[in-house]
Amino acid sequence: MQLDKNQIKSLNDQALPDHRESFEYLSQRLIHQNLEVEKLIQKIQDFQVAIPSWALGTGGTRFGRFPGGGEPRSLEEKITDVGMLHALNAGSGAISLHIPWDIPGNVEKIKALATANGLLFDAVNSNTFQDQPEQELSYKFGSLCHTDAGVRKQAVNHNLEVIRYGEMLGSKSLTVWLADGSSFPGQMNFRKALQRTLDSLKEIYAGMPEDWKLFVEYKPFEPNFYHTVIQDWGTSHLLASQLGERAFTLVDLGHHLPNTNIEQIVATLMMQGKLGGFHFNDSKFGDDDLTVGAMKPYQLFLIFNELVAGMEDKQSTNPSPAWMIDASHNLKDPMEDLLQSIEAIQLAYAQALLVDRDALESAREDNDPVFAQEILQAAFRTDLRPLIAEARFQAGAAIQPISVYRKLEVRKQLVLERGSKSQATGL
Ligand code: RM4
Ligand code: MN
Ligand code: MN
Repeated sequence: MQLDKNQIKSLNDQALPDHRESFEYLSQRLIHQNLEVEKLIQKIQDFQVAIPSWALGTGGTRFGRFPGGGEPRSLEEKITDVGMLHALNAGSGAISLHIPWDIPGNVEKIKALATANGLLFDAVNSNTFQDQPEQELSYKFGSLCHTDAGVRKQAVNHNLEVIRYGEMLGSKSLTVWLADGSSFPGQMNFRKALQRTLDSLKEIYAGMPEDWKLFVEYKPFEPNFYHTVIQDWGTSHLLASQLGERAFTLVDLGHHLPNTNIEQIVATLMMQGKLGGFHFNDSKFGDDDLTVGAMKPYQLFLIFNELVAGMEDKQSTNPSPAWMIDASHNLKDPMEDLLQSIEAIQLAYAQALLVDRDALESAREDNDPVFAQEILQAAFRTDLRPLIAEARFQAGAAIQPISVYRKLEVRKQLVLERGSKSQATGL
C-alpha cells in the first residue's frame, strides 16, 4: 500500500488555518530571539532518522505478544511501511536492516523499491544472539567471545556476509551488538572473553570496504545478567580505539543503568571523535524500548544539547552519527509509535538548536548555574511543534501525521491487505 499525496494534501488544507496561526506566532517569537527560522527548518528537514526493519511489527515480552494485525510479511512490505512513514513525516528517509531477519532476495528490486519510496539503506545489523535453523554451531555461550574457535569463526563469517549484503544495497556501516556475556559469577574469564572479542572484531574490521564504518554497541545486561562483554561506553571505546579509525562507539539510549548521565557520555565520545551511531528509544528501567520522549523528554533534550554542541564544533573530528530508532511496540500500533518517536526526536533536536551557546558559555565561565539553567530551560520549554509541522509541510508531508494516518485508516487497510495474523520477522 502507498499513501496518496493528494489525500495528504487535502487533509493538510483542513489543518492549515490553525497551523498558520500558531506558526506565525512562534516565528515572531523566534525572530525576536535572533533566530533564523528558515535555517532551523532546513536543519530539521536534513535530520533523517533510520527505521529498523524489525520495528514494523508488534514486539513482545518474554511473557507474551499481542499483535495488532496487518504486520509486514516481507522486506518489501517493510520498505513500503517505512515509505509511508516518510511520506507522512519527511523525517525517516532510511531503513536499517537486520540480517538474517531481512535478507534481501532480489537486490535490484529491493533497491528500486526503496528508491521509489525515497529511502536509503543505513547501517546493516548482524545477529549472533540467536541460533538460526541451518546454523552449525550454537551461540548459547557467546559468539565473538566464544571459547571455541569454530563458533568465533562462524560468527565472524556471518558478519562478513552481512557486510556483503550491505554493500549490494549501498549501506556504508555495520552495527555489531553482542549478547555475549555470562549469567553466573565464575562462568566466564572476563579477560579472555574481551580479548577474543577484540580479535574477532579485528577480522570483521579487516573485511569491511575502505569507506565503511564499524559501530560497536554496548549494553550492561540482558540477555546475560551477570556480565556482558561490552558492558559500557568505555569498553566499546576501548575496542573501537584498538580496531582503528573507522571503528566507533554506538550509543543506544536504553543501554544504560538508571540515572546514567548519557549526555556526558555523548560529549566525551564526540570530544574523542568516536561517536558513530545512535539508537533512540526511551525507558524507565533498562532496555524498555519505549517511544522516544515518552518518559524523559528533558534528558533527551540535554542529550541533543551535547549532540548539537558536538556537531557545531568546528574543531571536532567526529563524523555525522548514524541515527536510528531502536524501539519495540507492545501496546501501540508500531507505525503510530514510530511517528511519535520521530516527532520527539525532531523536537528535542530543534530545541537544542535554540540554545544560546555563547550565553551558555559565558554563564559557565562565570560559574553561574542559575543563568545556565535559565538558558537551557528557556529552550526546552519553547513549544516548537508548529515549527516541526511547518518543516514537514514544506517538505510535502503531513502537518499532523498521526491524525492523517488515522483518518486514512491505514492500519485497517493493512489488515485487509495482509490479514490479521501476519507476523513480521524480528523480536
Ligand atoms: C538489542 C540492541 C540492538 C538491536 C537488538 C534487536 O538490545 O539494541 O541494537 O539490534 O536489540
Ligand atoms: Mn540498539
Ligand atoms: Mn536494545
